[in-house]
Amino acid sequence: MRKKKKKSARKRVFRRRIARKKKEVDKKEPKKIKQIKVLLVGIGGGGGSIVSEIAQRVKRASFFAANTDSKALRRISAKVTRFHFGQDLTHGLGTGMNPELGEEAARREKERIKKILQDQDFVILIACLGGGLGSGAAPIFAKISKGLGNLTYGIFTLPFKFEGAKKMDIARKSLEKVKTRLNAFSIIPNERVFQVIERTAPLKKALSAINKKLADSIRSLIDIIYAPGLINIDFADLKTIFEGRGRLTYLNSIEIGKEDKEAIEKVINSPLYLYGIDGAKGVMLNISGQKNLSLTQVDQVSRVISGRVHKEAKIIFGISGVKKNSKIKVTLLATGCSQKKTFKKPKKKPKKVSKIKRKKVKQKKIKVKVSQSNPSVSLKKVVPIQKKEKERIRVRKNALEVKKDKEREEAEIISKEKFWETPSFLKKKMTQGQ
Ligand SMILES: Nc1nc2c(ncn2[C@@H]2O[C@H](COP(=O)(O)OP(=O)(O)OP(=O)(O)O)[C@@H](O)[C@H]2O)c(=O)[nH]1
Ligand SMILES: [Mg+2]
Repeated sequence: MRKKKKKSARKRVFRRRIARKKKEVDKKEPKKIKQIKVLLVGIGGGGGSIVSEIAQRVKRASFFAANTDSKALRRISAKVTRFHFGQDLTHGLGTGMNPELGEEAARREKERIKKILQDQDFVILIACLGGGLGSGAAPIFAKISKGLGNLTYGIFTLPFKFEGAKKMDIARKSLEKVKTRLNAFSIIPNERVFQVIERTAPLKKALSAINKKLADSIRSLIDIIYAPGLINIDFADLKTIFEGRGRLTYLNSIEIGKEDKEAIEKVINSPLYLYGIDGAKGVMLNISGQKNLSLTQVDQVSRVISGRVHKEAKIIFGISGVKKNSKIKVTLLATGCSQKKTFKKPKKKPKKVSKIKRKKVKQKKIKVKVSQSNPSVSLKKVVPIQKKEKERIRVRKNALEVKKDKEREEAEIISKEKFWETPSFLKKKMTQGQ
């Protein structure tokens, strides 16, 4: 008995010693690995609100909100560092939908912006395009960040349809400028929120729904970079996926139930995007919280994804955050997606001819008829003009109208015949008398 007790005591001591050593190694290990610095910058009113939303739930990244509007900055979460600029141009206000002013304000602050963006690894720029500050300043922030060698990803929303064509035009122009200055970019049209909420919902609720969804996806992406996993995805993988310039990117993260068979479909088909992962050249898929993920399940998922993306796409797969009772989360990042459906271009409506226009055209015809009083205008010349006008306008007539028109034309011809038959010396007198 004594021998047995001694043996188990010795075993306990031995086990404790190993555990202590393991802890020491674990403590030393992180120091060797480069600590990745992630920075999120919200530019303009909407961009600031989204970054504010993310900052509530993410700890390991740094957050900035950049704006000329001091009132808007006051509403930003205390976890976000405020960057107020452009006082000499806007005097503490917004730009009033003037992207040139937004751009100029950012240009004048290049040095301060550089200080914010330097010594970072991964920079995420977020702006709601359509206003002046976000649309004008985002391309300047992007250029500086890329110039500093940061991996730079831009996330942009497009205005609602009801906000009008001017805002959409500002947004499109800004997007054209900014995308080549980024490694990758995502576009979320605000209008898409009506795929998930009622059209009658208040605007505040609609904006909040988009901001929350975006915040969820970005949070998951940041978690993947930091959280060690069973199959680990690290910053080097992210770099591989983001490598390049102006890559259209799809980022979506969803929570699923254990038996959810449509999970992969849900993560691939986010209602917020106008495009999907089709043709993507880089894919990162991470599943967190699923302890008992079988190889068959992994295989099924990767088959579905491989079928949609580019033949030679790099696909990186990770499993992380395997904790008891944690929810299962699937995060999908795809870069270099096909650009076909980036914007839904408004369909050109066939031109309708208004009643007033029709009247005008009729008047034109009459003018021509009047000019026939001039004998130099022949009937041959008049008829083609009438035909052309008819073809262009395509006025619909009923049978009665057509009959009346014919009768009128015949009467005209008869009257002209009379005119032609008149001897030339009388013609002169007639035209003089008119
Ligand atoms: N998704 C989302 N979109 C927003 C939000 N706030 C504004 N927007 C959209 O973004 C567009 C631009 O608005 P802001 O971001 O306030 O504009 P800004 O960049 O500050 O520009 P100025 O105020 O004109 O200087 C709006 O037309 C909205 O469509 C938001 O919180 N979430
Ligand atoms: Mg503003």
